[in-house]
Amino acid sequence: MRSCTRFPGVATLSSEQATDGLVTRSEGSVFWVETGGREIPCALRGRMKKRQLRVSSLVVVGDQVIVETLADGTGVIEERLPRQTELVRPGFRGLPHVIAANLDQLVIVQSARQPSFKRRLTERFMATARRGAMSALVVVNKCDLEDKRVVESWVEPLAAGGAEVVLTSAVTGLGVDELRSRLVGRVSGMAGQSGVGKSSLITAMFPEYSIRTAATSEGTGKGRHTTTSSRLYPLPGGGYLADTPGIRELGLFEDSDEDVAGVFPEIEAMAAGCGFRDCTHTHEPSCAVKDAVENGEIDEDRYRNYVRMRRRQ
Ligand SMILES: Nc1nc2c(ncn2[C@@H]2O[C@H](COP(=O)(O)OP(=O)(O)OP(=O)(O)O)[C@@H](O)[C@H]2O)c(=O)[nH]1
Ligand SMILES: [Zn+2]
Repeated sequence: MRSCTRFPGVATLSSEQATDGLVTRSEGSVFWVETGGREIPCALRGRMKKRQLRVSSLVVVGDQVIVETLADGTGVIEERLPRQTELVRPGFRGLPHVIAANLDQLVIVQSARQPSFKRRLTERFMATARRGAMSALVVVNKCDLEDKRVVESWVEPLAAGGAEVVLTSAVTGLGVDELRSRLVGRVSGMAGQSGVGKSSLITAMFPEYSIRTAATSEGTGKGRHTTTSSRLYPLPGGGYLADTPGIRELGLFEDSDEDVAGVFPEIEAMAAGCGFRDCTHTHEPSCAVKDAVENGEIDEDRYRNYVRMRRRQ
């Protein structure tokens, strides 16, 4: 079981039936909680629901909870402990919808080709990670299909902006060991368009353990695209990987200025030299950012996406 090191006080609970646990799966109103080395199905205590209107985000996979275990092998979730991070996407009426809690990192998977590398989408995913207080790891898969120097030229501006990048190929095995070492022992979510090779990478990293295939073959036999369950899969060697529906729409959220700024640190640093404190770096005179774009110090494509992401607010 994942130890509750983040919440050391929990271990001192006196009641025998109340224990702390980790929500590893949610299916409608049933939550599977890992506690005491087993997974038990739990319902939410009624009074918890009353306290918050947006019940959908009340308890999600990754949450640390206090459960009362019942004699019949089920349990009741009494409390949710404070979250360290939240993975959020726009939900009903654009309201924030939390799809996973306490992830350490968001792994943003792109491919070099088929589909082509999309840096802007990557930057938007990175802002989503920042928004939820997670770290971001950018993976460019299918590197066997493109010249190494070309791929490096795509990710260079991201790396210069402070992003962690791993180049992989599920076919040749490039970067697979490195990616695995960055997942083991941590709790991660994986985001990326269909077809970039998320499933292939998981299989390459953990061949003995086909995470997403397991999700597809279970229950009704329907594919995971039709299921609404979210799940944390324990990884061989420790840590978890989250598989949650809706993770693809992540990049569509509107980001705050701060989150955008964090994704473009080289632009923010330059902005200190602008003539106006509230310079938008678009039409103002004496703009240090525009000067830096002109003389090549700031990547023009990144600058354009920066302006676009700030405009969307
Ligand atoms: N050449 C090459 N093909 C790859 C690589 N990784 C995956 N593929 C192929 O790309 C296709 C899509 O791979 P998947 O692993 O299903 O992609 P996914 O991201 O899980 O897609 P969804 O399940 O739709 O989200 C498959 O035909 C894979 O064989 C790679 O590194 N190189
Ligand atoms: Zn400016």
